[in-house]
Amino acid sequence: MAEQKADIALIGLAVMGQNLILNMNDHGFVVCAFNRTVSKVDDFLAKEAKGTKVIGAHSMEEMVGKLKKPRRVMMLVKAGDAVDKFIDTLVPLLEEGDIIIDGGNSQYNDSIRRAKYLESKKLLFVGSGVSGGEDGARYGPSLMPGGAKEAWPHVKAIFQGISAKVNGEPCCDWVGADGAGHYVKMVHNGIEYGDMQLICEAYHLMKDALGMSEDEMSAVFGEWNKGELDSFLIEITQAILAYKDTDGVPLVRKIRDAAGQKGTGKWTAISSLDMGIPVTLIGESVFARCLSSLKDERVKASGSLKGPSGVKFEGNKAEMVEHIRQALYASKIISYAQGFMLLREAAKEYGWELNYGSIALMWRGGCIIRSRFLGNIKEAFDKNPSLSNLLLDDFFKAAIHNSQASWRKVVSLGVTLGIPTPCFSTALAFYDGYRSECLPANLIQAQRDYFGAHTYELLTAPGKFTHTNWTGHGGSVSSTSYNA
Ligand code: 2AM
Repeated sequence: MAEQKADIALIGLAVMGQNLILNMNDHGFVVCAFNRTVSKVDDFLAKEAKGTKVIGAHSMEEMVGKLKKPRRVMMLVKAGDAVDKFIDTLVPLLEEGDIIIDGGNSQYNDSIRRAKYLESKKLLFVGSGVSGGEDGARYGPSLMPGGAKEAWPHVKAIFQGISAKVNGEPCCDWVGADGAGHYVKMVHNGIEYGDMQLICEAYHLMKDALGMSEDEMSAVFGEWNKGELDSFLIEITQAILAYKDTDGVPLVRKIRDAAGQKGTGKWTAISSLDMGIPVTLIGESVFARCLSSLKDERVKASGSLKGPSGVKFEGNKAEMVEHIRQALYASKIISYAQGFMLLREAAKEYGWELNYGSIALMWRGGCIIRSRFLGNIKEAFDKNPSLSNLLLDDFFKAAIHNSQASWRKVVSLGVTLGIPTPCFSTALAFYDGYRSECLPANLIQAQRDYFGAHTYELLTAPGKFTHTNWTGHGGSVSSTSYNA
C-alpha cells in the first residue's frame, strides 16, 4: 500500500519542532518530518514518533513529494539565515499557491521581507508566533499566524486544532498581513519581560523591606494566584520559591542575580522608540535585566555607595503585602495598556488590521503570559472594539482607581528604603503623565526654540509654529530655514 500523503511537512527537529509534530499527530494530521541533520529524522521516527502516523523524508525533494496540495511546509529552525536558506531551497520545489510557514522566533521585519519575496514567487508565506515553550508546543501553544491571508483557510484547521483552548475557544486566530504574527509575538515577549520584572519587584520588597522568608512569599504568591493576578507566571513563582535544594535551602537564594535575555524584549523597546510610543514599562524591564547583569560592578559599588540609613519598615506586614499586590496589579494594567498602544501604532505604520480582542484571546491561554487578566482585556475589546486605550475601559479604570493609593504607598516605600522598583515606578509616572492635562513640555519647547530656533506652538494656535528671538541677538530665523 502506498504511504499516506502528509497534511503538512515540518522542518526542524529540535524539541519545539518535535513536540509540534506530535501535537499535530494527536489531532489527526499526518506530518512529514525533515531536518538539516537528516539522521535526526530516523532517530525521531524510531523513538519519540514511534507508533504514530508521522512519516519522514531524507531530502527536501522527497518531503515535497509526500505532501497533499496545496503543500504546507512549516519550519521551526533557528531564526535568521537558516530560514532564508530553507526558503531558497523550497522555492524551486513548490508550485503556485503552496504555503511556507515560519514558526520560529523570526524578527517581524524579516517576515515582512519574506512575505513580499514569496508573493513575487506566487507562494504564500505565513509567519507565526509560537509561544508556550516545550509543553505548550506538545499540548497546546498560543499561535499567532500572520502573512498571506489566502493561506489561512488551508492552515486554520491544523493551527486551531493544536492550539491551546480557553472555554473551548482556540488561542489562535489570523493576526494580519506579512509580519503581523511575528510582531504580535514580539510584543507578547516584551510584556512577558514586564510581567516577570513586576513579580521580581514584589519579591524584592517582600524579601528586603518586609523580611519575609521564601516559604512565606511562596504562600503569598499562592494566594495571589487565586485572585485577579491568577496567571502562569505567578503560579511558577510560587513553585520556585517553595523549591528546596538538596541541603534544604531554597534554591532561588543560590542563583546568581544576573539576568540573561535573548532580545525580544529589546526589540519591543526598540520598536516603541522607533514609533514614538511610550512603552516605558517594557523598556525599564529590559534595562533592569541589563543592570542586573552588571553584577561585578554592583558588588564593587555596594561597598562604597550609600543608601538611606536607619530606616526600616515598621508598619503592618500583611497590609503592606496587600498594597504590593495592588501595586503589581495596577502596574500590570499600565504595561498591557502600553503594549496595546504599541500594537495600535504598529497597525497604522504597517497597514495591519489587528483585532485586539482576538490578540488578547490568543494570549489568554497556552503562552507564558497566560492569565485571567487577559480574559478581562478580551471583554474590554469585545465591549468596544475601537477602544483607544485600555485605561479608558470602565473595568480597568475602576481597577486603577481602586489600587492607586496602595500603588503610591509601595513606590514610596521603595524610595524610602532604597529598594529599586523601576517598573512599579515607571508605571505610576506614566499613569500620572497620561492623565495630566498639562505637562512641562511647554518649557522644553521654549528651550528648543531658545537654543535651536526649533519653533513652538501657542496653546491658542495649535498647528501654527512660531519662533521668538529670546535674547534679542539671535535673529528671527527659525530652524526650518537653516540647519544649526
Ligand atoms: P540541526 O539539527 O541540523 O542542527 C534548531 O536549532 C533547529 O534549527 C534544528 O533543527 C537545527 O538543525 C536547525 N538549524 C539551525 N541552524 C541551521 C542552519 N544554519 N541551517 C539549517 N538548519 C539549521
